[in-house]
Amino acid sequence: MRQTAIITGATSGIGEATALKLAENGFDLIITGRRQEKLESLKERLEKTGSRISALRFDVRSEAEVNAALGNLSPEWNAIDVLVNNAGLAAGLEPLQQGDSSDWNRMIDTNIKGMLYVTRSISPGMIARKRGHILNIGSVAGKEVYPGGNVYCATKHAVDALTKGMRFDLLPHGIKVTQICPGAVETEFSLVRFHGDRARADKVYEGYESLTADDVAACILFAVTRPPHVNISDITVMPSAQASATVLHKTQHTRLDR
Ligand code: NDP
Ligand code: 8X3
Repeated sequence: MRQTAIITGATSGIGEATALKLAENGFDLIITGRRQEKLESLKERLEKTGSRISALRFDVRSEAEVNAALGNLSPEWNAIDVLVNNAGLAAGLEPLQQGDSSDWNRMIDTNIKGMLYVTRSISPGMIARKRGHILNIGSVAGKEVYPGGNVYCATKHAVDALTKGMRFDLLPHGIKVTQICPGAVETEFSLVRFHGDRARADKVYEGYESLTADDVAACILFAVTRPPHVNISDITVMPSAQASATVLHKTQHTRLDR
């Protein structure tokens, strides 16, 4: 039987690669994000695999938008088997005492509250059908804290705690919950973190081979294709050149030069 997955933040990076990977492996998909043009072009690409694709534009920070988009899915789309809570971002890398509260609010509202709103909307249907799998994209920043990581790390620690909380609450209903925690993945992540400063963003990935979004998508595919009695609780996936959030073996530097 074909399965349906919903992926938040499918317009770039890990979400986009996951959409491609799942479509190639026979999933029908609801892809979401804020950038309409990117959603439309991705929908066209994904439809070439033969999968059914629905594109929904909404901002996960708005509970009203989330509920309007997901609260009344048509019968052909409302039996969701897999939810990938991927939409997220870092904004800034300043010490806390120099931090910008608008950056803090964006991270907290997207990474924590957005994930909660989407999960609150989708999980009752999974419970009613007694099947489902929720995957939360955490981070090495949810396992460790690094200088300047303050609020971003706190949001990813929250993802770690909420993943464990969801697992308890959904356990009696047969819903699997998985956390995927990558190290450095070259996507739009650093460009967003550094507010569009391309030179600074590119530097994050210089001097070693970072993960690709496709490497993370492969972990997600592995987790969602295990048999019903197997739940992958947590995957931490790092570049081979990365030992911790801040220590990378670079050809020119030994510490992550953010
Ligand atoms: P990208 O910036 O490439 O992708 C982020 C995605 O999230 C985009 O599709 C964006 O879509 C979406 N998004 C951001 N804010 C919102 C919002 N308010 N509402 C809806 N969608 C939103 O980064 P990544 O692919 O790297 O990041 C994906 C996840 O992986 C994030 O949770 C990130 O924290 C995590 N991660 C990334 C790592 C890395 O090194 N890259 C490592 C560990 C974890 P749009 O702009 O169209 O709304
Ligand atoms: C993204 C990885 O190390 O920049 O979550 O926080 S890191």
